[in-house]
Amino acid sequence: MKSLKLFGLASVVALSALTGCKPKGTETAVSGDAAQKVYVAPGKYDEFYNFVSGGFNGQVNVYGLPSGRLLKVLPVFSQNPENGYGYSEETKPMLQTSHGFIPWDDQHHLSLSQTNAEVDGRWLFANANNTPRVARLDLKTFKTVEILELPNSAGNHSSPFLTENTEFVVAGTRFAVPMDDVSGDVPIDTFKENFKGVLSFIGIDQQTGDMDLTFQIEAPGINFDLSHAGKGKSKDWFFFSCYNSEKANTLLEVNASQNDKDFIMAVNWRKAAELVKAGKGRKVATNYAHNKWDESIHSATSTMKKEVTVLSVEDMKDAMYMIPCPKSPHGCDVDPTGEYIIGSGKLAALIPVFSFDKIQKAIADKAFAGEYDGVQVIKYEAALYGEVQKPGLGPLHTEFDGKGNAYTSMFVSSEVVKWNIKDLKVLDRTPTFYSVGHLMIPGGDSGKPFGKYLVAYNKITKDRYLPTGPELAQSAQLYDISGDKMQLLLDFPTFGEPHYAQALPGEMISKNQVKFFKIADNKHPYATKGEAESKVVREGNKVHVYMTSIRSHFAPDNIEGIRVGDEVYFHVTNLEQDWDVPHGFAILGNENAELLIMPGETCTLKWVPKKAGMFPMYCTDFCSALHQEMQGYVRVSPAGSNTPLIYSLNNKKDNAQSPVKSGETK
Ligand code: RUQ
Ligand code: CUA
Repeated sequence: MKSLKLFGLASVVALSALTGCKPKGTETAVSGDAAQKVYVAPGKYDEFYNFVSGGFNGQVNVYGLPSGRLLKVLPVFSQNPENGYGYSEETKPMLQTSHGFIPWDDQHHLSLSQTNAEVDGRWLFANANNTPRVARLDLKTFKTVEILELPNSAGNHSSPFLTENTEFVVAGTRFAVPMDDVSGDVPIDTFKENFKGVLSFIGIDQQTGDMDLTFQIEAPGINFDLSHAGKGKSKDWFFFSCYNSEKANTLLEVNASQNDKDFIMAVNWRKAAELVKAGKGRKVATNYAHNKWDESIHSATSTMKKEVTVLSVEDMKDAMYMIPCPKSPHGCDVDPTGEYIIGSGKLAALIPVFSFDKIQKAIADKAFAGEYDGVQVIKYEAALYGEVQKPGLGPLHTEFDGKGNAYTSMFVSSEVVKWNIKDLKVLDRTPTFYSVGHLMIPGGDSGKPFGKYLVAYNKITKDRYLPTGPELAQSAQLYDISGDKMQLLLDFPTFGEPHYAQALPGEMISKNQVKFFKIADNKHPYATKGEAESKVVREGNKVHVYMTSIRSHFAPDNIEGIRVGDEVYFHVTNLEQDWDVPHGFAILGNENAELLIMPGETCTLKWVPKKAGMFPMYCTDFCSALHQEMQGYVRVSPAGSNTPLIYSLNNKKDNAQSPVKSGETK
């Protein structure tokens, strides 16, 4: 499979891939009606929610389309100062892993849950790339409600992609690594013997959405890049792009670009699941975190799991095949019918389109070209439907409009190319500004795309916006794809570096939004359901403040008798029962940020005062006309002092409900 000539070409392409090229004619020919097409009048809703990965910022960002307005940053894999995610005691367990607390990760890909290959608006899944994890967000609250760590993996890039009824969310490891039950303390040049490429299959509870690592497949030590499930007739299969079939462990830029073709791996996940049910696979000892948010107690718990069932290449003999794919494939996309599988070789000058029917026939006919580490390799021609010729340079990702067209991003030549899936003819091309990565059409990787718009997520903006120091904004560009020709409508800067995105019609989920949490349902162990119940309780050097917030005061708002060396827990319950009335909480000198407490919720801030003195606290969210009056004091005395522990609201004499009270228990 070696080709010196192609390798030479590859390095030229690779070089320009480093810099990216600027398309000719950078002035945007935005035609007259573009402004009208993206104008969403004040007070009107956007047509689509667009969930966009935050890349190295670790979060998920929500934009409205077609306006491009940023609606919200949803914290997932990074602490978030806006609402205390990862800082409050309740949310800290969400970021626990087998490596300890991880405050910041890298988030690339998103998948909306599906029913019968159609987007259903229940959940959004997100990957953490660095410390391998998959998160589930609930689209009723827009909260991260579950995070599952993935063992035997490193660089969770080929993730999270899901089957057409959300039976499984699937993740493939980018880095081949030694398995967790053998020592990883081995020479790096033993790569070929010791390193494995593991695929994870996370079962999804159809009622609750709960994730469970049902099994893994120990595949050859190759790098898995991206994947997509089949749909319709191919719904039992998963397709993974793989690179570094050379198994290089250094200077991959050169050494993993030697082979003319790498692979797309086809895995029959249904058969694999049946094998596991029938008792196949070995139990591998490991350690991984499963973190779950429980809305009844407004808190997360983190549990460590110790074992996973792993299928071998041998177990998967009749259920896993390699298909040669030119030049380090990146994107691996399946068209809405489930028949066509598109592999995008980053360094290829064409786009191969594989046929599911032909793959099935090749397997039946044993049209194999040999084996790769025990996995049968299907002959390229036997699996190939055809090739899109001269699409552009650096094809990465493909989306579909549901009308028989595919749209592929070209990183090197900075353009989007529209082509017909049946005759593989290029129909249109349009520049992006610049170096486009992923594309997104609402529902564009499902069996039923909503079409209408395409968004290109670009890596480089150069001259597009007012400059902002050494780091410039990344950007998204919105195109109208309803006609024959793509029409650029809008540029909008994005938060963090966008990779993949998903979108669905606003009305699918806007009606089901939770507006506040019922205080009566609050089962948080430190909830305070009325001001009369507010109190301060000392237990040794731990002090629990049972505090309430309502427009526009805290109860209690005067506390004395805290000592240096105490651990103080402010458990603040927001008593409001109305939409969009959070209260904030901050206290002078706190190293652990602030809180933002939703109506009906209880949130806890841990505070360890370091010196004696007076410490003001206040509400950080402008909640009412008297928001600025929502404040109080905490007096801290030296360690060992005997200042009595007292707390009050409005002093004892004026308020029979909340007199000055003593909270001393020891
Ligand atoms: S993948 S463009 Cu192509 Cu993670 Cu980002
Ligand atoms: Cu509560 Cu401002």
